[in-house]
Amino acid sequence: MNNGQVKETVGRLMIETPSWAYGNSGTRFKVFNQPGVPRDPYEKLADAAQVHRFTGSAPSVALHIPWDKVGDYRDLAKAATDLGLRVGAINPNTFQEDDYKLGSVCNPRAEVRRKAIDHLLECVEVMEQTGSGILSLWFADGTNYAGQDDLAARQARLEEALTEVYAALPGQTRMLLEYKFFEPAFYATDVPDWGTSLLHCLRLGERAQVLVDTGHHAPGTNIEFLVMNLLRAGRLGGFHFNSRSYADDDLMVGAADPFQLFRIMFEVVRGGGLEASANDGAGVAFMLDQCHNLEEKIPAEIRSVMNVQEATAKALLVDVDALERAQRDGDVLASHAVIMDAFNTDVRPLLAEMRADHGLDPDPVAAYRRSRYGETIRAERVGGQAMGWN
Ligand code: RM4
Ligand code: MN
Ligand code: MN
Repeated sequence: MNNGQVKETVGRLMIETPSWAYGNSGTRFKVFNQPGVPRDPYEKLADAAQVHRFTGSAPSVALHIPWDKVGDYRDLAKAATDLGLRVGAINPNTFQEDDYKLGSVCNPRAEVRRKAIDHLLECVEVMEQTGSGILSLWFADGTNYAGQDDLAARQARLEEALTEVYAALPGQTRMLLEYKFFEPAFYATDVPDWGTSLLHCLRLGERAQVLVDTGHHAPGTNIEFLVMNLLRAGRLGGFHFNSRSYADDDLMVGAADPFQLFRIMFEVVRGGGLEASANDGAGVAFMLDQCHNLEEKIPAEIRSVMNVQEATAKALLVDVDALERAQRDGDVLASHAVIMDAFNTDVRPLLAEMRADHGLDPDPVAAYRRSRYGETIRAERVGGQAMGWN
C-alpha cells in the first residue's frame, strides 16, 4: 500500500472509547480520585467528545449499565449526537452485587439467573433507546475450588441465558461475548477463552460474535493467531484494546508491547477486518477498554487512539508482494525482514500529515493541552459525586 492509501485507510478506522475510562478507577487496593472527573454520564460524553475532537477517530462511546444509568436514555443519546458522538456498545454489569457471588447467568440458583437475565434484557432496551448496535457481554462467573459447582451444568445455564437474550436482540444488532481466563474466578472461569466463546456464538447464530480483549490472555498467548482464526470463521466481533504486563492491567493499548499490537493489526488487515469498520455495522468493532489510574484520562485516551493508528499504519505498510514471494521461496529471514521493515517504519510523520489533511492538529495531545479543557473541568467540576467504580 502506498502512503496515500495508508492515510486514507487509517483515516477511516474509527475507535470507540469506554465511558468508564473517564471516571475514577484504581486497583484491587485503591480507587484513586482525580480532580475534574465527570459527575454523571453526560459529563463523560463531554470528555469523550474531546478525544474525538482532536483525533477525528473516536466518534462513539461504550456505556456500562448501571454505571451509566440515567432516567432517559433517549435524552442521553441526543446529548451524544449534540456533541458529535453516538452511543456504542452497551455493557451490562453482573459482577458487582452480593447476589452474584456464585455467578450471574451461571449461578446455581434460578432466581439469581433470572435477575441477571433480566438485567441483560434491560440492556437490550437501552440499546433500543440509544440506537446502539452492540450488546457486549463479559461475565465474571466462575468457581474458585474444584467441586464447587458442576462445570457442565454451568455451561448449560449460560447457554440458556444467552439464547433468551439473543432472541431479544433488535434488528441487525449483535451480541459480542468476551472471554477472560481468570479473575475474579481462580479455579474455573465459565467463559475463559475464545474457544468457549466461539462455541456459544456458533450455537446462537450469526449475530453472536467473539470479543477479544487484548488483556485477557495468559502470558505468551499468540493473540494474532486467534484473531486470524476468528476472522476466518467470520466471528471476530470486536476488540477491547488495552495492554497488560502481568494480569488484566488495563493499561494504554500499545504501551506494554507495541510489536504485539502491530502483529494483531497485521492479521486484521490480512483477514479483511478493516474493510467494514463502522462500529455498529457488520465490521469488527475497535474499542478501547482501559483505566487510567495514574495518568490524566482524556489525553491517555487520545494517546491510545494514536497508538492503534500507528500500529495499523505499520501493518498496512507491509510489502505483501515481497512477503508472499519470500514465503513461497521458504526464505525465513527475508519474510521476517519484510515484517520488521514495516514495524520499524516511523509512521508518525505520515499520520501527522493525515490529520492535517482532515483539518486536525497534527499533534492531538499538544492540541488538547492548548485547549485547556483539562483546566476548565478541574475548575468547574467541584462538588457532586465523581463517577467511578465505587
Ligand atoms: C472486565 C472486562 C470488561 C469490562 C470490565 C469492567 O475485566 O474487560 O470488558 O467491562 O472489566
Ligand atoms: Mn474488556
Ligand atoms: Mn478486562
